Amino acid sequence: MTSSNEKTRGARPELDGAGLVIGIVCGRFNDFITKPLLDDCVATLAKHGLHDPTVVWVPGAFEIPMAAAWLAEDHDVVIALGAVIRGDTPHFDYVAGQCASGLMRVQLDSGNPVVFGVLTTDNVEQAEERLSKGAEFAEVAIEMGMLAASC
Ligand code: INI
Repeated sequence: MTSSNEKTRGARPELDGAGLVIGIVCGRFNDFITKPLLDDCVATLAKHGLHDPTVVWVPGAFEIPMAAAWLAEDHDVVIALGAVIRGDTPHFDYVAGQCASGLMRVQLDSGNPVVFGVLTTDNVEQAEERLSKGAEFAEVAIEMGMLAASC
């Protein structure tokens, strides 16, 4: 049985981003991955009528949550883009883990959705296979922005 308050019955709603104010924070580390992700994300937002999102760059994934928190103050949705690629040291685990938990904290503390568009992969090939995920991150941003506006 579905509740009378249930709006989507599990199906993705038709995306309508009208009026949403979007901020994107992008990590410069591994920018041969993050720049194409950003381009794909921005192009998909534009397809849905969302032109000129705010875009800020930070040195790497570890800095992404801080800038996301700043953006979440005056943007409806924040998209965090980065690429953390496993090396030979435990550095990966610290950077990826802190980035993910920092972003979760930002969205719960701010009340504005944050999209986790930070690729965490074992190698460059896996990251390159995921370059088209920028579109998916844009769509998640619109869906969550619509949901936030309706809840
Ligand atoms: N930052 C990334 O975004 N991806 C990585 O793969 C990465 N590695 O592997 O080191 C990385 N490190 C930098 C880190 O995000 C910070 O910029 C740095 O530690 C300064 O705070």
